[in-house]
Amino acid sequence: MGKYQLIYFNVRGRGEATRYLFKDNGIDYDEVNCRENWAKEWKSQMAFGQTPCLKDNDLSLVQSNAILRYLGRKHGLYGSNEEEAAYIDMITEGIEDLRVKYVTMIYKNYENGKEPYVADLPKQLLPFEKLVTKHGDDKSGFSVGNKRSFVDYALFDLLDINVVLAPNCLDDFPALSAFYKAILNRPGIAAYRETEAFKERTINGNGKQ
Ligand code: 0HH
Repeated sequence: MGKYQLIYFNVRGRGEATRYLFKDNGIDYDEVNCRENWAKEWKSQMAFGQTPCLKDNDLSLVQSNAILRYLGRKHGLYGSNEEEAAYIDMITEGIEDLRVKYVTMIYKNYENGKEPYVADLPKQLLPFEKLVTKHGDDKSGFSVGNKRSFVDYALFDLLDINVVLAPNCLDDFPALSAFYKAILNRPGIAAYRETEAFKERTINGNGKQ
Protein backbone atom coordinates (compact mmCIF):
# COMPACT_ATOMS: atom_id res chain seq x y z
CA MET A 1 0.00 0.00 0.00
CA GLY A 2 1.38 3.42 -0.97
CA LYS A 3 1.48 6.40 1.34
CA TYR A 4 -1.52 8.68 1.58
CA GLN A 5 -1.21 12.04 -0.16
CA LEU A 6 -3.08 15.10 1.05
CA ILE A 7 -3.36 17.66 -1.73
CA TYR A 8 -4.30 21.08 -0.43
CA PHE A 9 -3.26 24.71 -0.19
CA ASN A 10 -0.71 25.55 2.46
CA VAL A 11 -3.36 26.70 4.93
CA ARG A 12 -5.03 24.97 7.88
CA GLY A 13 -8.54 25.49 6.51
CA ARG A 14 -10.42 22.36 5.56
CA GLY A 15 -7.31 20.20 5.66
CA GLU A 16 -6.40 20.59 9.30
CA ALA A 17 -8.72 18.02 10.87
CA THR A 18 -7.31 15.38 8.51
CA ARG A 19 -3.77 16.43 9.39
CA TYR A 20 -4.61 16.07 13.11
CA LEU A 21 -6.05 12.62 12.46
CA PHE A 22 -2.88 11.53 10.69
CA LYS A 23 -0.56 12.98 13.32
CA ASP A 24 -2.46 11.71 16.35
CA ASN A 25 -2.68 8.19 14.96
CA GLY A 26 0.89 7.97 13.68
CA ILE A 27 -0.26 7.62 10.07
CA ASP A 28 2.40 8.61 7.55
CA TYR A 29 1.36 10.83 4.64
CA ASP A 30 2.76 13.24 2.09
CA GLU A 31 1.60 16.82 1.92
CA VAL A 32 1.23 18.21 -1.63
CA ASN A 33 0.80 21.98 -1.95
CA CYS A 34 -1.47 22.73 -4.92
CA ARG A 35 -1.17 26.53 -4.69
CA GLU A 36 1.31 26.81 -7.54
CA ASN A 37 -0.38 25.98 -10.84
CA TRP A 38 -3.73 25.60 -9.09
CA ALA A 39 -5.78 26.95 -11.98
CA LYS A 40 -3.66 25.42 -14.74
CA GLU A 41 -2.85 22.02 -13.35
CA TRP A 42 -4.89 21.01 -10.34
CA LYS A 43 -8.39 22.45 -10.42
CA SER A 44 -9.59 20.44 -13.44
CA GLN A 45 -8.43 17.19 -11.79
CA MET A 46 -10.72 17.68 -8.78
CA ALA A 47 -14.25 16.24 -8.89
CA PHE A 48 -15.77 19.54 -7.66
CA GLY A 49 -12.90 21.80 -8.74
CA GLN A 50 -11.79 22.15 -5.12
CA THR A 51 -9.44 20.65 -2.55
CA PRO A 52 -8.59 19.13 -0.03
CA CYS A 53 -8.08 15.87 -1.91
CA LEU A 54 -6.92 12.60 -0.40
CA LYS A 55 -5.14 10.12 -2.65
CA ASP A 56 -5.01 6.52 -1.50
CA ASN A 57 -3.59 4.43 -4.32
CA ASP A 58 -6.25 4.69 -7.08
CA LEU A 59 -8.74 6.55 -4.91
CA SER A 60 -8.94 10.30 -5.42
CA LEU A 61 -11.29 11.66 -2.77
CA VAL A 62 -12.45 15.26 -2.31
CA GLN A 63 -14.87 16.89 0.16
CA SER A 64 -13.21 17.29 3.54
CA ASN A 65 -15.90 15.44 5.49
CA ALA A 66 -15.89 12.51 3.05
CA ILE A 67 -12.13 12.31 3.58
CA LEU A 68 -12.58 12.22 7.37
CA ARG A 69 -15.31 9.59 7.13
CA TYR A 70 -13.19 7.41 4.82
CA LEU A 71 -10.22 7.56 7.19
CA GLY A 72 -12.59 6.98 10.10
CA ARG A 73 -13.90 3.77 8.53
CA LYS A 74 -10.45 2.59 7.51
CA HIS A 75 -8.70 3.21 10.81
CA GLY A 76 -11.39 2.29 13.33
CA LEU A 77 -12.25 5.89 14.18
CA TYR A 78 -16.01 5.76 13.60
CA GLY A 79 -17.51 4.76 16.96
CA SER A 80 -18.23 1.37 18.51
CA ASN A 81 -21.66 0.73 17.02
CA GLU A 82 -24.29 2.12 14.63
CA GLU A 83 -25.71 4.49 17.22
CA GLU A 84 -22.32 6.05 17.96
CA ALA A 85 -21.58 6.32 14.23
CA ALA A 86 -24.90 8.16 13.79
CA TYR A 87 -24.05 10.65 16.55
CA ILE A 88 -20.59 11.09 15.03
CA ASP A 89 -22.27 11.93 11.71
CA MET A 90 -24.71 14.28 13.41
CA ILE A 91 -21.94 16.22 15.15
CA THR A 92 -19.95 16.30 11.89
CA GLU A 93 -22.88 18.03 10.17
CA GLY A 94 -23.27 20.47 13.06
CA ILE A 95 -19.59 21.34 12.78
CA GLU A 96 -20.03 21.85 9.05
CA ASP A 97 -22.90 24.30 9.66
CA LEU A 98 -20.80 26.44 12.01
CA ARG A 99 -17.74 26.19 9.76
CA VAL A 100 -19.76 27.57 6.84
CA LYS A 101 -20.84 30.54 9.02
CA TYR A 102 -17.20 31.07 10.06
CA VAL A 103 -15.79 30.82 6.54
CA THR A 104 -18.48 33.13 5.13
CA MET A 105 -17.63 35.75 7.76
CA ILE A 106 -13.83 35.36 7.26
CA TYR A 107 -13.87 35.52 3.47
CA LYS A 108 -16.86 37.75 2.76
CA ASN A 109 -17.57 40.02 5.69
CA TYR A 110 -14.71 40.08 8.22
CA GLU A 111 -14.76 43.79 9.04
CA ASN A 112 -18.51 44.08 9.67
CA GLY A 113 -19.28 40.43 10.39
CA LYS A 114 -16.73 39.55 13.07
CA GLU A 115 -18.47 41.30 15.95
CA PRO A 116 -21.95 39.80 15.37
CA TYR A 117 -20.37 36.38 14.71
CA VAL A 118 -18.54 36.50 18.06
CA ALA A 119 -21.70 37.74 19.84
CA ASP A 120 -23.62 34.76 18.45
CA LEU A 121 -20.88 32.23 19.25
CA PRO A 122 -22.20 31.14 22.69
CA LYS A 123 -25.50 30.17 21.06
CA GLN A 124 -23.62 28.26 18.37
CA LEU A 125 -21.32 26.44 20.81
CA LEU A 126 -23.98 25.43 23.33
CA PRO A 127 -25.28 22.44 21.31
CA PHE A 128 -21.74 21.00 21.17
CA GLU A 129 -21.35 21.46 24.93
CA LYS A 130 -24.57 19.52 25.49
CA LEU A 131 -23.71 16.79 22.98
CA VAL A 132 -20.22 16.12 24.33
CA THR A 133 -21.65 16.04 27.88
CA LYS A 134 -24.40 13.62 26.90
CA HIS A 135 -22.66 11.31 24.42
CA GLY A 136 -18.93 11.67 24.95
CA ASP A 137 -16.17 11.97 27.53
CA ASP A 138 -14.79 15.49 27.73
CA LYS A 139 -11.76 14.69 29.92
CA SER A 140 -10.56 12.09 27.43
CA GLY A 141 -11.41 14.26 24.44
CA PHE A 142 -14.02 11.85 23.04
CA SER A 143 -16.98 13.55 21.33
CA VAL A 144 -18.94 10.29 21.27
CA GLY A 145 -18.61 7.13 23.37
CA ASN A 146 -15.33 6.14 24.99
CA LYS A 147 -13.23 5.82 21.90
CA ARG A 148 -11.36 8.13 19.54
CA SER A 149 -13.26 9.06 16.38
CA PHE A 150 -12.60 11.28 13.38
CA VAL A 151 -15.09 13.87 14.56
CA ASP A 152 -12.86 14.61 17.58
CA TYR A 153 -10.35 16.20 15.21
CA ALA A 154 -13.04 18.15 13.35
CA LEU A 155 -14.48 19.44 16.63
CA PHE A 156 -11.04 20.28 17.99
CA ASP A 157 -10.18 22.27 14.87
CA LEU A 158 -13.52 24.08 14.97
CA LEU A 159 -12.91 25.06 18.61
CA ASP A 160 -9.32 26.00 17.87
CA ILE A 161 -10.14 28.43 15.06
CA ASN A 162 -12.85 30.00 17.19
CA VAL A 163 -10.49 30.35 20.17
CA VAL A 164 -8.10 32.26 17.88
CA LEU A 165 -10.96 34.52 16.80
CA ALA A 166 -12.47 34.94 20.28
CA PRO A 167 -9.97 33.79 22.96
CA ASN A 168 -12.56 33.50 25.78
CA CYS A 169 -15.25 31.73 23.80
CA LEU A 170 -14.92 28.44 25.72
CA ASP A 171 -14.89 30.00 29.20
CA ASP A 172 -18.56 29.26 29.90
CA PHE A 173 -18.39 25.74 28.46
CA PRO A 174 -16.66 23.35 30.87
CA ALA A 175 -17.09 20.23 28.73
CA LEU A 176 -15.79 21.92 25.58
CA SER A 177 -12.88 23.45 27.54
CA ALA A 178 -11.91 20.03 28.93
CA PHE A 179 -12.35 18.41 25.51
CA TYR A 180 -10.22 21.09 23.83
CA LYS A 181 -7.46 20.74 26.43
CA ALA A 182 -7.46 16.93 26.20
CA ILE A 183 -6.85 16.98 22.44
CA LEU A 184 -4.38 19.87 22.66
CA ASN A 185 -2.29 17.88 25.16
CA ARG A 186 -2.15 14.67 23.16
CA PRO A 187 1.53 14.06 22.38
CA GLY A 188 1.08 13.68 18.61
CA ILE A 189 -1.02 16.83 18.40
CA ALA A 190 1.21 18.90 20.70
CA ALA A 191 4.37 17.85 18.82
CA TYR A 192 2.76 18.61 15.45
CA ARG A 193 1.67 22.08 16.59
CA GLU A 194 5.31 22.82 17.47
CA THR A 195 6.51 22.12 13.91
CA GLU A 196 7.40 24.85 11.42
CA ALA A 197 5.00 23.26 8.94
CA PHE A 198 2.09 23.88 11.32
CA LYS A 199 3.23 27.34 12.39
CA GLU A 200 3.76 28.66 8.89
CA ARG A 201 0.26 27.71 7.73
CA THR A 202 -2.28 30.46 8.17
CA ILE A 203 -5.72 29.34 9.27
CA ASN A 204 -7.39 30.90 6.23
CA GLY A 205 -6.32 31.74 2.69
CA ASN A 206 -6.76 35.50 3.13
CA GLY A 207 -4.71 35.71 6.34
CA LYS A 208 -7.71 36.75 8.46
CA GLN A 209 -8.36 34.88 11.67
N1 0HH B 1 -17.11 21.44 0.56
C1 0HH B 1 -15.70 21.45 0.26
C2 0HH B 1 -14.95 20.62 1.31
O1 0HH B 1 -15.43 20.49 2.43
C3 0HH B 1 -15.20 22.86 0.20
C4 0HH B 1 -13.76 22.90 -0.26
C5 0HH B 1 -13.24 24.30 -0.50
O2 0HH B 1 -13.88 25.30 -0.19
O3 0HH B 1 -13.90 20.09 1.02
N2 0HH B 1 -12.02 24.35 -1.05
C6 0HH B 1 -11.36 25.59 -1.37
C7 0HH B 1 -10.14 25.74 -0.49
S1 0HH B 1 -10.54 25.95 1.18
C8 0HH B 1 -10.83 25.54 -2.81
O4 0HH B 1 -10.46 24.51 -3.32
C9 0HH B 1 -10.07 27.61 1.46
C10 0HH B 1 -8.56 27.80 1.42
C11 0HH B 1 -8.20 28.91 0.53
C12 0HH B 1 -6.75 28.90 0.23
C13 0HH B 1 -6.34 29.79 -0.91
C14 0HH B 1 -7.13 29.55 -2.19
C15 0HH B 1 -6.45 30.16 -3.38
C16 0HH B 1 -7.29 29.86 -4.62
C17 0HH B 1 -6.58 30.15 -5.88
N3 0HH B 1 -10.80 26.73 -3.46
C18 0HH B 1 -10.23 26.91 -4.77
C19 0HH B 1 -11.26 27.06 -5.84
O5 0HH B 1 -12.49 26.97 -5.57
O6 0HH B 1 -10.84 27.27 -7.00
